[in-house]
Amino acid sequence: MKLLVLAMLLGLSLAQFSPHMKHGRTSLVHLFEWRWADIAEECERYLAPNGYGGVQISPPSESIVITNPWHPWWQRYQPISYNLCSRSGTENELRDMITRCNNVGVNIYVDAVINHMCGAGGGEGKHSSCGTYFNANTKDFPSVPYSDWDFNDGKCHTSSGDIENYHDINQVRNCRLVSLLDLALEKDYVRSKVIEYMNKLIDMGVAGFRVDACKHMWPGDLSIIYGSLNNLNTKWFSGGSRPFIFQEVIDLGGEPITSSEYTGLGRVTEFKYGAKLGKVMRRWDGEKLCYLRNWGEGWAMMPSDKALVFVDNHDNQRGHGAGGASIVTFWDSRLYKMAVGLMLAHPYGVTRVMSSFRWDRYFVDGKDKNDWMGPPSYGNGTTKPVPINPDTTCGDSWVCEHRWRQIRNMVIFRNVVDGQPLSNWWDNGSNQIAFGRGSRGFIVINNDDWILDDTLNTGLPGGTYCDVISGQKEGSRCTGKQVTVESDGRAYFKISNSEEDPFISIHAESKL
Ligand code: QV4
Ligand code: CA
Repeated sequence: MKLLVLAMLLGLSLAQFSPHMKHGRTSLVHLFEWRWADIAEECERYLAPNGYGGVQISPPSESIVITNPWHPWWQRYQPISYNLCSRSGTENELRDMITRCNNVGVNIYVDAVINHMCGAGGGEGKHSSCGTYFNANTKDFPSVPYSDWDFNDGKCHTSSGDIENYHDINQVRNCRLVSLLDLALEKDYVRSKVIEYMNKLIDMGVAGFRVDACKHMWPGDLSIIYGSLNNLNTKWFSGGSRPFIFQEVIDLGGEPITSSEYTGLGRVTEFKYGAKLGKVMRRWDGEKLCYLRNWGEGWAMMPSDKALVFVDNHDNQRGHGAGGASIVTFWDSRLYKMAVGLMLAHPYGVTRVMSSFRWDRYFVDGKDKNDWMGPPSYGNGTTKPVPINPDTTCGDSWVCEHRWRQIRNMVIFRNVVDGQPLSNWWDNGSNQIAFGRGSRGFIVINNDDWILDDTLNTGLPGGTYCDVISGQKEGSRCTGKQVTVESDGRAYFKISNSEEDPFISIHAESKL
């Protein structure tokens, strides 16, 4: 009996699938490489008022500082210790941000890099973001502290010490990912350091974690780590709330390690989503929007209540990670707005919006030589603040996709239709589709090379609605197109393929 209760408690404590968002909010935004001070401001001035539920932040842990190339974004995926000073700011700034975001109901999710420390080539006496000493040659990280025997090398049997074959599970988990010093997470001691780091952040008020490189860690070790995490801080979350966990596992099929090994522990990033949606939007391989009728599980994706979805992420928007050229990003802004709009309208998964910085792309043989470039920075490598222009866009190469009207309004759409099933699907057998969410919202998309001109059943109560793509409802007027829904729920839509944004979206709160 005691055992049973224990098992039930354990089972409960492992149920870390809810993002614990406030006020009916449903989406998070990855403010990639933003400074803590800017995120705090953004929570108060933009994210809370526009219905964003949370922010994924860049790794807050102390990292290596690389000067060749000059301060690449990926240096932050090479931890030196769990001190909380990084390119985004100090521990005090981090704490201030978490507090201020929580106070306006915007959650913070931390990108936790726990599979490894810096690269084996990291050397001795190199720089780190808090200035602490380390020696990658001797695997000495005194400010954790970790030393030689806290790493996996003894268990890796490849000649390079790196992962050479993704079909060998032991290699993938015990060898070095691109030469990054691989932590021995089966050791109590190593796990205790990781747990201490994550619990410190939980006590500061974060709502959960994006766990980096989970494919490279044993699910059993992760299960123990997650099970040892504190409940969320009751200053902002109800008692007994478990931290939200979403694990980075790239599973496009074809490898022995699958996302299903991790979906029992927490949510998992569904990389098939962006890879396949990219192909559909680009109409590659004969794909068409009408095939999205059974989008989600019907496309061999994981169960919706286990999935964290996104159109692009910080890796595959620049050719790292998975998905290749099919991935749609802000560089293809017209397609991107449609893809993100579709994602936010569709009920599958917990949705993450990407917010990027621009860099000087420089393609040689199809590969971007500048894929390493860090965020907008001063000459000495310090990240610049995010300036806000009078028209509400961001300056200085910060793209701020999350502030694009079409994307922001679809984040609100998702909140308005939350809990409603997909309904009233329509398609023309090609690239024109429409669907609703119960009686709360409806979206129509034209990705064909000809006009869409149809009367469709929206499922919405009769009335005049304001399209939130071409404009939005402001007070009692509409700055965009108007859609008249008849008392039988039918409405006439006309979308030219040459429009700036060939899609229309209306919802209960855009009714005039
Ligand atoms: C290089 C060579 C090695 C060589 C070494 C010598 O590749 O073969 O042995 O130099 O020192 C950077 C460099 C990489 C370099 C490595 C170690 O790009 O060339 O090795 O550092 O110095 C990001 C970047 C990586 C970067 C890493 C660490 O994408 O390029 O590596 O940060 O700075 C798989 C995984 C998946 C992973 C994805 C990218 O299954 O987990 O690849 N995604 C996550 C993050 C990602 C991050 C990491 C994991 C690592 O989303 O941003 O990698 O934390 O699919
Ligand atoms: Ca590992």
